Amino acid sequence: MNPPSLLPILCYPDPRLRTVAKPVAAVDDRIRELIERMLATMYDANGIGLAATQVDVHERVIVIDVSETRDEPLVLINPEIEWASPETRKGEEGCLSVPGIYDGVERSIAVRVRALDGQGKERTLDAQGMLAVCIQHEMDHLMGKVFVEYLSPLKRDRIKSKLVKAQREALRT
Ligand code: GNR
Ligand code: NI
Repeated sequence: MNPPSLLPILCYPDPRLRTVAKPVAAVDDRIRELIERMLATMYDANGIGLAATQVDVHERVIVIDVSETRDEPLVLINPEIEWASPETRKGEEGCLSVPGIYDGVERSIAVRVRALDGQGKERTLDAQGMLAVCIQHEMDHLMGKVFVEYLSPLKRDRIKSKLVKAQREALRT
């Protein structure tokens, strides 16, 4: 394949980020091409994860790479949380769809996820640390949820105004 082309990332408060993704019916060439383009987009943006929702594709596809070396791509198709630890931790999060904003979100410290990989093979993954946080963050996107929705309405409204203004200025340039 030619080098995969990058996909534009939707920016909060774009209403399309609220769309609930549908399950992938078959891991075919169309989905494999989507995965390649999502990985290229994630690496280009220096993100540790990307959900299809963020590139305006409303199917249950996630790509992740939490490695230091940026060479351990992980693909989760139709992911389901089998188990989430009752123990939680508040950690600083950011989002490629909410540029420049970072704030604390409470998440389970460990999760067990069942998903199809890029070959359509079913796998179970036990995650903790940053990977567990990222999986929960990406699965929220597939449900139409952005991390700022966990913040107070006051903080969320301030973030919304700031990003709307920034996007308005960007349009004028
Ligand atoms: O790149 C990202 N970094 C990050 C940091 C802390 C918690 C979650 C994330 S995910 C984010 C990429 C992104 O927006 N994925 O949806
Ligand atoms: Ni995000």
